[in-house]
Amino acid sequence: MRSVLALILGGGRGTRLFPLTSHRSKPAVPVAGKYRLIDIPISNCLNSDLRNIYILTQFLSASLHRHIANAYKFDMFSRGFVEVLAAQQTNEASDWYQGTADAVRQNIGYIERENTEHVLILSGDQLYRMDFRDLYKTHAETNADVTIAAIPVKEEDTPGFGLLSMTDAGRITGFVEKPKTVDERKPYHVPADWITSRGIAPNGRAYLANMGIYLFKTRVLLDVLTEKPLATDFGKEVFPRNLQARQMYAHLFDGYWEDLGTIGSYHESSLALGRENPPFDFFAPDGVIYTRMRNLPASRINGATLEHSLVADGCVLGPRTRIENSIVGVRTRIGSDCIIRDTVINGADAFENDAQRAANAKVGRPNLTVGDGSIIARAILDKDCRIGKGVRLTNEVRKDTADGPNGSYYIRDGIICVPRGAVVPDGTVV
Ligand code: ADQ
Ligand code: ADP
Repeated sequence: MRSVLALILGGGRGTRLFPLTSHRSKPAVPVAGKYRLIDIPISNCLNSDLRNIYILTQFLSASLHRHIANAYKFDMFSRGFVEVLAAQQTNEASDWYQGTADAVRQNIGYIERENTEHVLILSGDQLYRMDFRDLYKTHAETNADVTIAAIPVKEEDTPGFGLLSMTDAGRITGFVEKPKTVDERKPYHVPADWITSRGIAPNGRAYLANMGIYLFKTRVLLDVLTEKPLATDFGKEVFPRNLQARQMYAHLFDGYWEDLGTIGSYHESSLALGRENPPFDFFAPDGVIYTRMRNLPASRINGATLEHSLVADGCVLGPRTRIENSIVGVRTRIGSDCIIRDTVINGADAFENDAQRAANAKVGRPNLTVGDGSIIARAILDKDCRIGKGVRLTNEVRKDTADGPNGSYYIRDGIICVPRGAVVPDGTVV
C-alpha cells in the first residue's frame, strides 16, 4: 500500500447537510456521538495500511483542522500524514460549484509531489468499512488504469447513483451518472443469477452502483484530468468518456455502505447505530474507528431509562427521563422527566459548572443541553444546544421543510434540526 496516495473528497458546499454544515465543513460534521464524518474514511485507510492521506475540502475550516491535528498525530518515527487541502476561496462564483474531478485537479501539485504509483479517491460522507487492500488486489490483478468499487442496489435507489455494467472479467463496459428514466437505466439491469455467480446474494438488487471509491494509476489520473475539454466530475464526464480508451475495472463489494450526505440519510443512518444488531458496528474487530482522544468521565445515568441508544462519554441523564432510538453525544446533559425519541444529540464542547448555571438562570438562558420535562422526537440537536424546560419538539404537523425564528431551528426532510449553539426557550412548541 506504500505505492498508494489517498485523497478524501471532503465535500463541496455541503448544502444538503445544512444546518450541520452552516459553520463547519462537511468532514467535521459529528457522527455517532463522538466521531466526525472524516474519521470513517481515514480509519478505513489506516486499517488498510494506507498512511498518506490528503483531505480535500472546499472550505477552510478551523474545526476540521483542529480535529485532524489533534486526532491523527503520527510520531516522528512512523511514516505518514493526514493533511487538509482547502480550495482557494475566490469571489468568482463560478469557482464554487466545480465538481469532484475539478477538486482533484486543483491539487495536482500535491499528487505529483508524492510521486506514488496509484491514487485512491474516496468520498468523505459515507459510512462503511472496506479493506482497500482487496480493492488494490483487483486493481493489480487486472492491471487496470482505474478500478471503481461497485455495490448491487435496488432499482428504486438507482436515481441517486452512477450505474455501471461489466464483463465477467470485471471490465467496465458502460457507465451512466444518475439515470433518471427507465430507458436510461435499462441497459444496466443485471440478472440475479449473475450476481449470485459472483458470490453475492442479490436480495432484489439488480443494478451495480458506483460507490464513489476510485483507484487510479497516477499517470492515468493526471492524463484524464488534463485532457481537453477539462472534465469537472468523475461520474458525469471522466468515466463515460474513457470506457474505450482506458482499462476501467469494477471491484464488487457487498458490505454495509450508506451515504450520509443529506439530513434524512444522516438521521436515519445515525439512529441505526443504536439498534441491537447495528448494520455498522463500531465494536467490530475488523478495525478501530479512530477519533480524537478526550479525557472524559463515564456517563452518569440518574434513573433515566434507555432503549436502543448510544450514549457517549461525559453525559448526565436525569431521573424519569426516557431515551429511545437515539444517539446521545459527548457531554450531553438532560434534565428530569424528558422524552427523547429518534433523536441525534451531538453533545457539547464543554461542561457547564454551577456558577455558569447560576449565571444562566439570572439572564433566563436555558442550560446545556435539554431542560426538565421536554419532549423531543425525530430531531437533530447540534452541539451546544440549549433547549429550555417543557419544550416540545415533535413536528406534530409533519412539516417537511421550515425555518424557525432567528435561526433557532430548521426542519429538513421532516426532521427538526437545532443548529449549533441555538437557544430554544422554555415552553417552545414546534
Ligand atoms: P455524489 O455523491 O452525488 O455521486 P458528488 O456530489 O460529486 O457525487 O460527491 C462525491 C464526493 O465528493 C462527496 O463526498 C462530496 O462531498 C465530495 N465533493 C463534491 N464536490 C467537492 C469539491 N468541490 N471539493 C471537495 N469534495 C467534493 C457520486 C458519484 C456517483 C456515485 C455516488 C456514490 O458521482 O456515480 O454513485 O457518488 O455515493
Ligand atoms: P465544531 O465542529 O462542532 O464547531 P470545533 O472543534 O470547532 O467543533 O470546536 C469545539 C469548541 O472548542 C469550539 O467552541 C472551539 O472554540 C473550542 N476549541 C477547541 N479547541 C480549540 C483551540 N485549540 N483553540 C481555540 N478554541 C478551541
